Amino acid sequence: MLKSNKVLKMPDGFLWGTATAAHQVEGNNINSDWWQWEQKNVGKILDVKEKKFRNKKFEPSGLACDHYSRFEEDFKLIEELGNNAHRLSIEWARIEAEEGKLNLAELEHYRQVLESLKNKKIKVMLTLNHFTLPSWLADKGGWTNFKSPFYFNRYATFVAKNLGHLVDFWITINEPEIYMDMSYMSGFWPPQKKDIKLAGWVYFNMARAHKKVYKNIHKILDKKGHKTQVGFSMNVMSFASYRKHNFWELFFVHAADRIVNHSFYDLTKKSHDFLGVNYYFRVRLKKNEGSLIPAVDEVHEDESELSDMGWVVYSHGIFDVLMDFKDFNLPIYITENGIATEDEDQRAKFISNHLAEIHHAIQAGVDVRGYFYWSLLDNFEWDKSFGPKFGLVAVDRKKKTRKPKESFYAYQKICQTNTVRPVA
Ligand code: IFM
Repeated sequence: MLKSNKVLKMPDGFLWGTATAAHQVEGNNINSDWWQWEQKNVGKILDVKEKKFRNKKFEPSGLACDHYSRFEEDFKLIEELGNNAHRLSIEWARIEAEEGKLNLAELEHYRQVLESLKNKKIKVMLTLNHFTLPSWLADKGGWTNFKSPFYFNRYATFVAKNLGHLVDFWITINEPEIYMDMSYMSGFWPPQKKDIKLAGWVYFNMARAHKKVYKNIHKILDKKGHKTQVGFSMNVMSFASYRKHNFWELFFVHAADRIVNHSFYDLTKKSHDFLGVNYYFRVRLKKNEGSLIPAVDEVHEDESELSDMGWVVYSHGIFDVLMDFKDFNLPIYITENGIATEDEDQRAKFISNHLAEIHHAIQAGVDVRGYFYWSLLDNFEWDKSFGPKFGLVAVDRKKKTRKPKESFYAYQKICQTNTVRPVA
């Protein structure tokens, strides 16, 4: 654990950014599976995992942050932050609202979005699939459909051919394991299934889709001499045992690391140019008497620092996962790291201390090349609606006006000076 509070310099050329996802910020994503699901749940009390957001009436995404119309304003904020990169997603349900009909007007919209970033000399990391699907595909079974990699590739090809020159890094799929769990195992997200077999198909098809699109994007863009890099983002957790010397718990930790953090890489070998790491928290596993499946140690506020999501704040965990991924010998980008909190000191401290651990990992030889804070704006957090506040910038729910928070300026100082100072 880092104790010193000396100023740490990040490598020259380090990428500084924030991350967003289309459905969470753009608004009016009416042709997506999420939109359809939300309409059925307006005003209902949903069964959500995170305690603090239970018993709240569900508010649909609606206009979200209206980023679709206000992207210029938001990109000015990014410039003001001193960022040289931005991660965003393109919405499949807009590009292909109807099966097989690729929408030129929406393509033009995204061209303007990406050009705006390029004109500001901001590198673009573009996600092709961030949880949402076009409704027509959801009706065909979504990622459980054996042909889903073909559909995904058709859309990705269209995007790569038309917008590829504006993209520096591609994230094919965001957090496949979280999607599989939330939508097909624990059943919180649409289509709310709890079916291990379907979950397996989803994971398998997503891996097939990634491999196909990885090859295809390179085929399209390498030919044009455009240097591009393709990867995906995993939500990587730092697993620890509840008791340091318990054999079973140590075994579970190893198994969880292999299954949760590594399995998608294993399924997609030789098809990543970099690793996209989303890191949020640590999980401690303990033996569950009478069952082979380990239990997750429930942590309470009085024992450990938690975010509003109930996630354990554990900055050293990012060092652990980075050291774990060092063996891939690939560049690593922290494609998401952030905290849901209404306490600005807590957010600023979270950022500084996670970055200090990233610095520590770089010193230890891990090739980390960039950091994207999740998220630029307070946005639509899926089944928790607008409850959790991950943003550096507050968004007025009615007027959609933006107001940078204190942590915005703390992060700005880090990005502008390329240095970070851990906070005790
Ligand atoms: O908001 C999400 C994002 O869509 C994916 N990664 C985790 C974030 C916080 O829960």
